[in-house]
Amino acid sequence: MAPPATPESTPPGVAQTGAGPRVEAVELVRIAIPLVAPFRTSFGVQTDRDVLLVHLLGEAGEGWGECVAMVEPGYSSEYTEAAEQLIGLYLLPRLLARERVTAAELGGVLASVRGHRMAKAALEMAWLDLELRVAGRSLAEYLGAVRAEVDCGVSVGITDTTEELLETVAGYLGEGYRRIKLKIEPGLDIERVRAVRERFGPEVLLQVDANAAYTLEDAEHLARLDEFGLVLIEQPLPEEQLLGHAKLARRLATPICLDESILSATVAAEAIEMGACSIVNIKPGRVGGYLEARRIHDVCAALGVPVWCGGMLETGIGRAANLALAALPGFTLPGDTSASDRYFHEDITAPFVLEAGRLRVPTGAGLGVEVRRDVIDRMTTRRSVVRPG
Ligand code: NPQ
Ligand code: MG
Repeated sequence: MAPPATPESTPPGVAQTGAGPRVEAVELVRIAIPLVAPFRTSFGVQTDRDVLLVHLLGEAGEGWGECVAMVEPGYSSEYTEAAEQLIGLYLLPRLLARERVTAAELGGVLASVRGHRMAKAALEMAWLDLELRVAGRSLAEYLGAVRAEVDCGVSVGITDTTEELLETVAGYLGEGYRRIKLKIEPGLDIERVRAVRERFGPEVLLQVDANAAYTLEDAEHLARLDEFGLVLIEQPLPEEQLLGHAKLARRLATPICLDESILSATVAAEAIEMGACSIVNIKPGRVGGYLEARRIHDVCAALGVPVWCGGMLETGIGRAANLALAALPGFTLPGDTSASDRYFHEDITAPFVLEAGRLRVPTGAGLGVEVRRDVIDRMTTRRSVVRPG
């Protein structure tokens, strides 16, 4: 039996309930999955997905979690190697010092570690999967899902030519995607959007994502997007610039949606109150997990702000969880919850397949997916096991 938690390992405000799964080992698995095509954004090009998986082995079952951090700190300051190191050095020691921790308690236990939300979210996902599998409940039901399937959009990377972009968008529309998001950067923006609008017409739900590539000096330039009737412009300015986004919002007709800036429900509430955004992209990994993601959903719903579920090129594990979240009532815009084949020829779960522009929300216990261990083993680049004590 594990020793009782010492006062040092018990942060204030976190009660030991004696509930939650008992975790006997934690396997950290790094896999490399080739992308079907290079994905270019304003911060770089990716050709492979380097994913950290968390595999919990409990007395009553197993649980899987996926870390959304990228191999390099280009989207945010987090990156895969750091997440893996942090989990081993600082997160698992705090969690495994207790005999049992529930997923709901995990945030409190890890609160003494600042930031590193993607690393924490990966553990929370694994804990939720294990706990809900044991309880025989689906993540969707646990979170409060109201839909059995969700409308799907697709994120289109920056292409070398406009012709290539038009072909790519035509392909996705042909597959049935209900919303198109174009990645943009300075100089590859206005004319690209104009070309897509002219070719596919005013009915297509169209939006753009800058991944923080602009400055407030670009306000006049970005206002040229107003004529195209975009659903939104996502994260035009750097993560820290909430006031900048509020100033920009007053100069654009296109609604501003924040992604990178929204690190918590508190930031979401403050950003909305100051007028920095009128739509929120919710990515559980970016905000520390599905429970904080649900709090953001609740805050936005209370303020009448639409939300949608972002994507981080998740494998079937993270994709399943995203679909559960996207089934909540406030998710009124199609998300980046694309089919598995948008990114991968081969996935580590059964692939999610688009049906009339929608994906089905998993109903099985936990995340509701069966992990293909043989595929993971083939893709594994590194593996370690951590045990309590
Ligand atoms: C976004 N995602 O909304 C992100 C950014 C992004 C679907 O556009 C490897 C891993 C490459 C994660 C490229 C989409 C990535 C990545 C882009 C995330 O801003
Ligand atoms: Mg984004």
